[in-house]
Amino acid sequence: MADSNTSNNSIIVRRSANYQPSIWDYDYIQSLRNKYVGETCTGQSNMLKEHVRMMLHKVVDPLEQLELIDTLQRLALSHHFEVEMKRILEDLYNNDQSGDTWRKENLYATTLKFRLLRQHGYNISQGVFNIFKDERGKFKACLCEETKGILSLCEASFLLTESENMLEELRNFATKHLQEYVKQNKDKTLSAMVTYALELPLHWRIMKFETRWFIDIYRSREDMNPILLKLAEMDFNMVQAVHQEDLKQVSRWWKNTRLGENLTFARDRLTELFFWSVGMIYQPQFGCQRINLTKLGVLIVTVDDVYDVYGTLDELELFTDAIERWDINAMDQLPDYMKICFLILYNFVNEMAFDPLKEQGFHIIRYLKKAWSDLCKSYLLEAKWYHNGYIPSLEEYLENAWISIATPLILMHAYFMVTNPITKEALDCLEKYPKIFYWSSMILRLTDDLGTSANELERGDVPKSIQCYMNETGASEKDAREYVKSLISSAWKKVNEERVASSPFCQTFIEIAMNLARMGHFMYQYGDGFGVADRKTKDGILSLLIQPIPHFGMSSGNSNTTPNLN
Ligand code: 0FV
Ligand code: MN
Ligand code: MN
Ligand code: MN
Ligand code: MN
Repeated sequence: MADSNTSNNSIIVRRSANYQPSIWDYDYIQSLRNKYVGETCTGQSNMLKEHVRMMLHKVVDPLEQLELIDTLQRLALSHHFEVEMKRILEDLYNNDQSGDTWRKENLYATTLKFRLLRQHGYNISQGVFNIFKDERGKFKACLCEETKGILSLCEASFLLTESENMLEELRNFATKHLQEYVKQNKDKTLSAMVTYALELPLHWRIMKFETRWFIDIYRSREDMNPILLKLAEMDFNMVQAVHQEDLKQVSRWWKNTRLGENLTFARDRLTELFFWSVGMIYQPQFGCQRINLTKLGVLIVTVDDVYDVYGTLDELELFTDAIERWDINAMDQLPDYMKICFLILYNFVNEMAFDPLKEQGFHIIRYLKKAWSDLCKSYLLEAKWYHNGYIPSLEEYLENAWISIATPLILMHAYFMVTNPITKEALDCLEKYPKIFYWSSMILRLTDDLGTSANELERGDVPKSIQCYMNETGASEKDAREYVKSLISSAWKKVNEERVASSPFCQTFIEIAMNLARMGHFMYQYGDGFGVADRKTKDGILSLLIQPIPHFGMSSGNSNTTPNLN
């Protein structure tokens, strides 16, 4: 279905993507109320936190230390205990050389230690797995008796970098074993964990999105600690209350822009974009950042739909030019529907630049507008390809597509949102789009292509990675998809290298860059979870942002009772 209008006495036929309206009603979002706020909650949670802090100080057995850290991370509690966790990991890392006998031959302990240390940026070699090989270099058969260890091995292997072939072999070995294990279905909880790991490794998942699932698993575990469980449940609900207020705020902004009413062809996905921003940075103190990332997302998605669906080539040239010149006067030539986009975008970016200038004397507009201009130019090139029926080679496509997926632009903005003080060194690095931008962007692009290209081609769009590869090599769609998946795996190895390479960026920022890549896996694993956001994405939004964990498992069903902590 295309709608048309007239300009210069000629009929313009415009395409439509037939995006469905938002499933999240404005009044519904505004009506959200959450009781997990206030002093009683905070007091109780602080008390529980102190107990956990004591646990972290008391635990001495290395395996127990590691398990506690892993559990805290998966319960989304680690941000409360960073100092304590770091101290433990530091000790474990430093004691590695001297008489580290506790984990000898223990696959689970070795792999857990490997994964956690690498996750936290320690340089631990894949050589620690040599002890599991026999004289002929094969993995020892006895390993197969320990599924928990193999599961942990599988997860650990995803922290590999490019040349680490042993880890790749170990991953294949572990995967085969786990696939067999699931078929047998011996232990229900373990089978659930294995199935889950085979679907997507932990390292490729947004931890916060998995918390609720993990809390349910943890609740039924024999070694469950009631204090941890109680704190995890409370904290989940309290953080959700913060997210709800952020969402309500940015949703009022969205309504006020009237973009939804004026640009009806564009995706109205405010709540999904907010969810996306939570995926990038969930910790409660980053509310402003989430709100700004959501606004940025709205701008990106709207402008993308202008280039992909609605705009004529002439209009797109004008818009690209206006952005490149960063000139408010250029607005005069734009059609009305573009004026509103331009002005919101222009104001948003200029406003973002105000605090850094005021507080630190850094003039950052040139970085932001350069990123916007690069994005629009990449959009324009795709639009031209489409209009000319041109099919690029995969290489030529990707050279442009890692920009057109908007990751470099998002990260450029995100850097300024989370960094104070800004450094000259980082600015120099940003200007050239550092490698971590490139690789995380590549993952988002390729996962997006896997999930969205079928619909895109149907409505009329430039061929995406899968089609470019098919056209170039004559491969089947199935093989092309496998190939794209292999590119994603390779890109992750590069991300793993870059995330620990020396750089002027803080950990919070690196984490955002990785989470953006992980978002790609989440959103597009089963199709276009963003454009068609009524299934897995809706469930994700409901469980993360809307519905609190209904009752606390610990005391006898009464959530207002103070738990017996001893
Ligand atoms: C991609 O849409 C899309 F909407 C993304 C990646 C969401 C934006 C994410 C943030 C702003 C955080 P689409 O598949 O239409 O993109 P392409 O580039 O394929 O047109
Ligand atoms: Mn302490
Ligand atoms: Mn698009
Ligand atoms: Mn596009
Ligand atoms: Mn797409």
